[in-house]
Amino acid sequence: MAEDCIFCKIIKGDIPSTKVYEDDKMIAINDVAPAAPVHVLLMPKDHTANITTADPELVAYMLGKVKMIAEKTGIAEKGFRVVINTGDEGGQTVKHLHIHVIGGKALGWPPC
Ligand code: D5M
Repeated sequence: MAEDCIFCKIIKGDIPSTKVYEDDKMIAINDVAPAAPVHVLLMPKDHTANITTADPELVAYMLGKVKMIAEKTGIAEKGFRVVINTGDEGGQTVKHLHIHVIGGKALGWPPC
């Protein structure tokens, strides 16, 4: 747990969230400011800043849950986007690793 980390506070239950999935390693919650009809964030329970600091096996484990989340939220069939913003220039605002799963409408590209 990192003291000033908003996602650690969500994981601890100090800040409310809408959980889509939970297990011993991670949770998945609805994004508070959704970029599309479906916008889920997957995050590890143990604090780590981003994909450069995380155990690659943990990242692989979380990516392995994306299909299940997409199916559960009804976006698997039509398609969706998986994003891991990393660091300041990567647009990461919350410095606790998280995977965005975004869908439910046709998404534009590039995203910026
Ligand atoms: O994405 C950080 C994401 O975290 C951004 O889409 C908003 C979301 N966010 C911030 N606070 C909350 C709470 N309290 N609940 C749910 N979602 C939240 P990044 O890739 O770091 O820019």
